[in-house]
Amino acid sequence: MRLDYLTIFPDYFAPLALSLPGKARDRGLIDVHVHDLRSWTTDRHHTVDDTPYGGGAGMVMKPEPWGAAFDELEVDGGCTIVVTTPSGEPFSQALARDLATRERLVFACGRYEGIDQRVLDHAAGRAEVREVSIGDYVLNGGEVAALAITEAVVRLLPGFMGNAESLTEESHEDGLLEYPVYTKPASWRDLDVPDVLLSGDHARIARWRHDQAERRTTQRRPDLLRPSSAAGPGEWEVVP
Ligand code: 6GU
Repeated sequence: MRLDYLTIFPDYFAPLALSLPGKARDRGLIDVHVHDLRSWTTDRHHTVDDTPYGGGAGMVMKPEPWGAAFDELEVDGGCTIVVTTPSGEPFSQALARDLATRERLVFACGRYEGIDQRVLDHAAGRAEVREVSIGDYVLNGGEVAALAITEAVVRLLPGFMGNAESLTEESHEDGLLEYPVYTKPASWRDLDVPDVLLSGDHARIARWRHDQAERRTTQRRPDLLRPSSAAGPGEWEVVP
């Protein structure tokens, strides 16, 4: 998979050389290109923003540098442009799986009040465009969001993880949050590992873990569940 990042802060992407994406790079699974949007400006001050038509606070990213960048990088029908913005569709494990099937992702990281709408309209005529948000809070720019999306996608690429089970057994893959986990020692600072986990009874352990996952999900993320039609009041089931 080829990954391009268009940003006015290329230094934000230094972590792509580290850890998981770093390993994927070393193994040749991803080909990373970070670009400074200012290199497609033509004025002395490398201006990327201007005041909004219609007035109002803040600045808007100018269209010309984006258009020139898409041209030079040959962004076409083989690409998915991911525009990171708080007004995008919510990022999810399902979207990560979808993006992991693409040949080339081009991340367009906005700053200020956003990017001139014509950049997105123009881009939609030459590539798939997905405006994506990583949650209901405001970041100063899309760079950190692009990193988060990258990590979620890259770890799903075939050949990335040694153990396929560790991909499917974790939070969000079965629609529930993960159950609590423990390791040695069995007793630590007067706190004991639940007996069931030391029992060797694998069916009981599986039931306990499933109950814990449901309990956690009900308490922390009831939005992931819906009231059960089969069971009585107070019973919930996973939204398919
Ligand atoms: Cl994708 N970008 C920005 N700037 N802020 C955000 C976001 C993205 N997702 C949540 N907040």
